[in-house]
Amino acid sequence: MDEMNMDAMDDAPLEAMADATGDSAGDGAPAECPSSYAGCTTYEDRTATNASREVDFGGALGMNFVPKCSMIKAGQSVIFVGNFAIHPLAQVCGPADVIVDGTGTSAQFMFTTPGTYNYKCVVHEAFGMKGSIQVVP
Ligand SMILES: [Cu+2]
Repeated sequence: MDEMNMDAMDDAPLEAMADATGDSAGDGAPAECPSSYAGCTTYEDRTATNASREVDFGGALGMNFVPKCSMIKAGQSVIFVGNFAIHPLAQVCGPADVIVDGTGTSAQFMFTTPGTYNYKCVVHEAFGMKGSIQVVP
C-alpha cells in the first residue's frame, strides 16, 4: 500500500465523525446553529453561580429534555442526566463540538466558547426530542 492510499483511509473516519455532529459541509468546522431550534426563543437563565445546570431526559419525562432551552456562561458545564442507551445524545450545531455523546446515565460538558449549541436525541428527533444551550460571554 502506498502513501496516498494510507492517507485516504485516515481521512474517512474523520469525515464520518464530522457528519455525525452536523458538519454538513464536511470541512471540519462545526455548523452554525439556526435560531429557534427546538422552539427555543427564550432560554432559562442558569448563569448564576449556584444555579442548577442539569438537563434531564427520558424516563418519566418522556421524549423531552428538561429544561429544553438553557442559558449558561462560558466556562460553565451542563450535566445531562438520563439513559443514553435509549436516548443517544448528539450535538447538531454550534461554535465548537462540545456535546460528544454519553454513556450510562450522566455526562457533563463544559462550554468555553460563547454561542448557541443545539442538540438532539438521535433516535427521537422526529418526535421533537431536541434542545438548545445558549452560552453567553
Ligand atoms: Cu430519545
